[in-house]
Amino acid sequence: MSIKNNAGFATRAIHTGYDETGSQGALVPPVYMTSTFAFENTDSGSEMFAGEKAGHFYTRISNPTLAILEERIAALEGAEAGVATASGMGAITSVFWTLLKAGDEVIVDKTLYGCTFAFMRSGLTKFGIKITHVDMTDPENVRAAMSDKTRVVYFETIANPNMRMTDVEAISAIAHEKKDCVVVVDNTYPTPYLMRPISMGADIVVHSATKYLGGHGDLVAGLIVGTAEQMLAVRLEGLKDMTGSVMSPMDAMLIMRGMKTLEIRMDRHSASAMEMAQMLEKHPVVSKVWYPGLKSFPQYELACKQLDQFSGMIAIELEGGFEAGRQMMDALQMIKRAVSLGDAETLVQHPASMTHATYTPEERLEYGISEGLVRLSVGLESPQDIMADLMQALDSLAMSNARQAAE
Ligand code: 7XF
Repeated sequence: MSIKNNAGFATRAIHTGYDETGSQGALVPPVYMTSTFAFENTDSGSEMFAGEKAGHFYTRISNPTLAILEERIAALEGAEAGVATASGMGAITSVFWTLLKAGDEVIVDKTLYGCTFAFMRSGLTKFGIKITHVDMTDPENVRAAMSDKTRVVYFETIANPNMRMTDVEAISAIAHEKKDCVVVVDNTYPTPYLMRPISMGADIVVHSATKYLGGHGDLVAGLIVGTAEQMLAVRLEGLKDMTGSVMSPMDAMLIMRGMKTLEIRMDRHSASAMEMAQMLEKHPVVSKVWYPGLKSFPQYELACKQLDQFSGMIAIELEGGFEAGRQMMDALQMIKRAVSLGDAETLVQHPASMTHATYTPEERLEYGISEGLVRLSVGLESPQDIMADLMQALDSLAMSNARQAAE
């Protein structure tokens, strides 16, 4: 039975793209661990290479297991087609190498994940592409930066690490005043369960599937969606010839296993993170909490307009800056000190010295990434245990602050 695009989110996440009748009834799609595919005869192979005949012939171009995942993520994002890649960076670079040529210009938000920033600053600029960073919290800044050479407008739907949000509809409308300008967004933080940027005007969505989509911290992978024409170009140019960033069929199986529970996991991540954010906001040693679900969040109205729930990521600042952050992080007992996010385990990390160490201190200052920021990926453990660990670490910091003040 084919799954309609108006079926519920979880139904699409579980069923889209797979019909077991072609696979001896196997409930779970077979993992086609093969690099190549034998041709029926010579002409058939030549026709496939010429694009005149459909079919898989080499896994760097396509693979039946990856094809199911690609159709599934497209259905979840409301896009025509998808492409699977070996990492989130593989997804981003495959898209950019497809769209850009020397002399083109790219407008990006001020805050980006560290390696995305490094790819732009040290990668693309080497090849004659101009990158302009603007504060996209005001869409008019995008209009002011547009030129007749602007080819891509790029931002993260919730920015890593400081949580800033952007009005996808307003920015897409401005970008599309120029006919060949493509809006590419990274939707890793909310996932399609909580936000669907294509329905708001974006053209291409990229993901680090390493995070919530995989959901279990056991793989590194990426996904891309857009129109069928765009995805064919990304597959045959950026992916096949330029990055070669191909996902393993085994990882595709693990991501599809993870995506079956995406809806219930995101419900839990969001509910627990809301509870933690509210608690953190009340704690005396916490000076700032950035969580889109809090009324104090600077873009709370925009967050409510664009997100169905607020996901599992929180950024905080402590009284005493990073030294206090280090003390708090080291006092945690159950919560793990680790980069990455979206796992079952609650993770804490320090962006300025870890995920965003690719920025110079001056760049962090310029692009709004504070040195004292601590990032929390709220996991799926029992909420009372996450809360208890955070509380004991914050309380011990408060006590040590009080001791120091008394000395
Ligand atoms: O290549 P990856 O699968 O690691 O994905 C890159 C990537 C792309 N977009 C966003 C919004 C991301 O957060 C990431 C990876 N971020 C991890 C983090 O922030 O913890 C990487 C650990 S250094």
